[in-house]
Amino acid sequence: MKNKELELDSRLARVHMKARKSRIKQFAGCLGLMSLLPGLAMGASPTEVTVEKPWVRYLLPSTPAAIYLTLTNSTDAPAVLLGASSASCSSLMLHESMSMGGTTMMMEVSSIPVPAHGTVSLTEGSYHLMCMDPKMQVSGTIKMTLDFQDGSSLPVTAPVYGPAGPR
Ligand SMILES: [Cu+2]
Repeated sequence: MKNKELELDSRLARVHMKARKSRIKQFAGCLGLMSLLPGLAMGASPTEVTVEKPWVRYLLPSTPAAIYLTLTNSTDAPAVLLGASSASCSSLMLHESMSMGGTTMMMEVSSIPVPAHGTVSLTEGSYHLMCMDPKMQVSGTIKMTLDFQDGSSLPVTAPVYGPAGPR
C-alpha cells in the first residue's frame, strides 16, 4: 500500500511539473516574452528527470542517513545531478560506495550522471545521497530538492524506514 501511494505521488509530481511547464510556455507566448524566458526559468525550472521509489534508511540522529532512489531521464540530452538539499539534513551529499580490498568505502562525488533516455539507480553499494545530522522519524517522510546542471530542480518526498528498509 505504501508503494502504491508512492507511485501515485511520483506520477502526480510528474503531471504537476508538465502542467507547470506548459503554463509557463503559454504565458511567455502570450506576452511575447520568449527572449526573457531562459533567464526566468533558471534555477527554478522543472526538470525532465523523474524520480521513482525514493526512500531513506534512518538509524540514529547521530548517524548519517542514506537516501536511495531511481532517476530517469526521458530527454535526448544527458542530465547531471549536481547537488541536493533538505531541511531535514544539515547537508545532503552525493556519495558513491565502492569496494576496495574487500572493504566497502564511500566517497563524496561531485556529480551523478543520468544518461539520455537512461536511468541511474541510487542504491545500496552504489550511488546514494547522504543526509548529515538527520532530523526525521521512521514512518515519516522528508522533503528534498535535487539540483541539476542545467539549472533545473526536482522536488522529492521520501518515506523514512529503519535499518531494514522497505521490505
Ligand atoms: Cu554515504
